[in-house]
Amino acid sequence: MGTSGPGSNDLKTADEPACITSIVDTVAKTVPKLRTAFETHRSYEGEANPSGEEMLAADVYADELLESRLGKLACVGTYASEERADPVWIGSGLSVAVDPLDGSSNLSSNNGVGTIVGVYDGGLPASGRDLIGAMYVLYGPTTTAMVATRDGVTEYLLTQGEREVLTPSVSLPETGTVYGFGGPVPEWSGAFRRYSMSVQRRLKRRYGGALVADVNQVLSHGGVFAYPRLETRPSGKLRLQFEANPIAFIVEQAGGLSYQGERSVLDTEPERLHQRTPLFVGSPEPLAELIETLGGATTDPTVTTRESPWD
Ligand code: AFP
Repeated sequence: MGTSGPGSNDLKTADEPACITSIVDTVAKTVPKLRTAFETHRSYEGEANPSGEEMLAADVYADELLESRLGKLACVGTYASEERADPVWIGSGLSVAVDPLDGSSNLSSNNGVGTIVGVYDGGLPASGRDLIGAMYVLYGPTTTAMVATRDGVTEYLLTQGEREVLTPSVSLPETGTVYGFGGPVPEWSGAFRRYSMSVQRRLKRRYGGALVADVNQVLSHGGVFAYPRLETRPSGKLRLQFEANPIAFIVEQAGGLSYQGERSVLDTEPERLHQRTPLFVGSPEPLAELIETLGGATTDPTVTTRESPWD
């Protein structure tokens, strides 16, 4: 770091924890307005985001609100989000990569949605190893935040913009009790289908279609979440910078493992801001079995690599 221009970070290492605290506080203070928008901004915008998905007014509102608030923090140098094509360069400082409203299609069925924030010490796209912090907010019956730094993971209850510690040191059990797997089963690889059959014999299925809500089940009860690559999505569905890296960082800091088919998600080479990746995260035991079962799965003959309509 230290160069001027996009991606520069003149923050002293000692200032980084303070920056994460101010990012977490800013997001917490923004939550009441975001919650209100779930009621007032429910229509579709008629435009697609850079990943080709239709945006709700609430997606756009959440993005603009978070950009304006996080962008005012002196320690934030770059703001990027799933909803805009390019990062906004503010000055020198850390880079924040945000999924403003994760699982927004769940608003119509009144199911869980979230907000994800990754804090990278580097220009975007960055490696997951450049993350110095990550958080998500889960808008469920109560609003909670899971915050990870290189020192561990803390869960907070958010009430009227304030946060109160719920779980001081979140730690994944060795095995756990739940699993949630995304994507149509016929499009999974043979190896992943075999793994799924094995997991179903001992864990309970929990899948709601919002990454934050599904991963929060795994962090609460232990187990495994997966969104594998599909026949029509050979790169997977989830976005590396905005979803997979921050979630993998939180899970690994809680004592779990992450995997993308070849290595830890955090070791994925970043190529594009909106690049997608398969994502597997969870407790050590089910992840170890997954890694063993999927070993060499990149050459699995049941998965074609035809052009994806989404990439
Ligand atoms: P939306 O924001 O379009 O609802 O997508 C949510 C998401 O990116 C992620 O939060 C979920 O884990 C995943 O997609 C759900 O995908 P499926 O709809 O294919 O289950």
